[in-house]
Amino acid sequence: MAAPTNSQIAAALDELGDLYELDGASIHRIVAYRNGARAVREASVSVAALALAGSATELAGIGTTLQEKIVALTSTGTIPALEKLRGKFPPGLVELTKLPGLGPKRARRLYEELGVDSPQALRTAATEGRISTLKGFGARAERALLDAAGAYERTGPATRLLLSRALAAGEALVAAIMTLDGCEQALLAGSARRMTETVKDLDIVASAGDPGALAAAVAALPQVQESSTPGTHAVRIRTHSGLAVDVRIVTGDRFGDALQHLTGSKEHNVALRELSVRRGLHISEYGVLDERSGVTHRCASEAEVYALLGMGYIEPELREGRGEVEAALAGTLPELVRTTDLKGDLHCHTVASDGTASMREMAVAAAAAGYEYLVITDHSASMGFGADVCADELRAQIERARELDATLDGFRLLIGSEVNILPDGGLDYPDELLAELDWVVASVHTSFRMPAAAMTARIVAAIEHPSVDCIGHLSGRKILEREPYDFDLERVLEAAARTGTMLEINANPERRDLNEHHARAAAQAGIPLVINCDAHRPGGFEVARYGIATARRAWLTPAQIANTLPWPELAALRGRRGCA
Ligand code: DGT
Ligand code: CA
Ligand code: CA
Ligand code: ZN
Repeated sequence: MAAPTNSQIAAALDELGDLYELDGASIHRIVAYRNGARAVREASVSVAALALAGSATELAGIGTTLQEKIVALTSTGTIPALEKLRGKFPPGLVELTKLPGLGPKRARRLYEELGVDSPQALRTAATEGRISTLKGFGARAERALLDAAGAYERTGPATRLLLSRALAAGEALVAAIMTLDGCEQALLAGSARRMTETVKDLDIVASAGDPGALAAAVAALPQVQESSTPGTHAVRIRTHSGLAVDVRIVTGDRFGDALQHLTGSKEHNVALRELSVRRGLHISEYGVLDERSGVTHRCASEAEVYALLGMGYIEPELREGRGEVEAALAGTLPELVRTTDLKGDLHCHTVASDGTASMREMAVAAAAAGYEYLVITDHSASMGFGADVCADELRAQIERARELDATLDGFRLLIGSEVNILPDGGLDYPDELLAELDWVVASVHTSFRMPAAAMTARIVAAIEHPSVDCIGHLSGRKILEREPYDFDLERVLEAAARTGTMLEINANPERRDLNEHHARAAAQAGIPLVINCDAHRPGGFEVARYGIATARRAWLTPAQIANTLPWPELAALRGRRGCA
């Protein structure tokens, strides 16, 4: 049996947390499972393998109990406690706990006192007026639950949205709010500001002299399909695109407090709060209260909030409770890489494979995006995808690229390939041809379902090939769509570090691969990373911001990203030159 992936283990631990909560277990136990799930999801090595070796307990958040459960899942495919709890409750009850307004305690009462065991049953009971007969529920709660159950049946469980989809709508909405009468400033907050891979909803913070009036104006925007009754400081809206948006509006003197709080993350805010308590300060969305003097300091900017707590400004992408508060206090936060630091892109496609434009059009677009160089890397031939580049075509493409480059003033067009890594670890072109290229990205595009050991050997073989400069989208995942394939990250990093092979952060917002955890581990191993757009059309260079976001969330500096260098310096870093 294949070992469970980290995300499968994390899902099982999360489900255990949910079921224990429904079962009325102690909060410590519930939190332990949730923290464990998070630690597993973020681990950069196979937690199943660690657990089998008895060393998963070295991960913060995994104790011996959780390790035993992971071993059971790995060796038998399931966890006895999970099976037992699943048998104890109807499956619809877990769904019920996820409805807004219904935690596990209240869901369980509905089940025990009214036999309500699913969102459908809840809707029936609410329509018949049975919910309001329960102590502590009332007519208002019944109406809200009726709406929530209806929404659940229409759109399914609360789903997360890819950041790029949410940002497109969110940035337009912020711009629209900025044009409203009385609006002084408006910014995205929450996970979108931290540039997480997916978001549950959007959060916007605005300031105005009369917040209530601005809330009413926001609710009346043409983008808004439905909204809560605007309050004096907030309104929750749903856009026509189906996006839920929390809009908070404060007076300008408190903008920094509100923005800091609503940017989160929750974990970051908890870390800040713990630190402030030790200093006799209480931080909340309303300001920083000095417990001794009883004075609440209001902050117009976030920088003031952090300064009051004795530290420098922390970039939103770092605010995840991963040691950034301690680093800010010690003054050791990294100087994060920016989009404008990128000098070139090393992975793109033209009509020769699955792109839409010519080499010249892609070069012009890259120059317009601010790059100094671009490597054309069309797909290699082997797998019968259709319009890919056979060896003779690649030879002709090399000639054409050289001619084209000579005509481009102040821009360097280079020629390479995105070569398939075949299941046996071989590459798609003869070695002499690969050696002629300026740059070779090697990627896995087929046979994803190999056992981890074979997949690891396959990737390591490509890394060890003297002409391979970089591995493309290492894990193969598609966010919200396809799990990464199974492989041993540690062995891959070891091989890359040993051979000087670079690893790509593919900036496509559906990929973001390396993910932020793997990117951080790779950089710590001393491996140069590159951020590539993998553009398939001239507009494709717009996604650089997502690769940069992943790099920033991985704490990376420009010095750790090789394509912040001019081409000649990057060329000198290529591993095969060192090996030759
Ligand atoms: P999301 O929406 O799941 O993608 O992630 P966020 O981080 O946007 O979460 P959201 O929308 O629930 O809340 C926005 C921010 O509000 C969050 O990042 C921090 C703050 N916040 C929300 N709930 C809590 C809480 O219970 N405690 C603390 N300290 N902060 C919270
Ligand atoms: Ca949010
Ligand atoms: Ca929210
Ligand atoms: Zn590609």
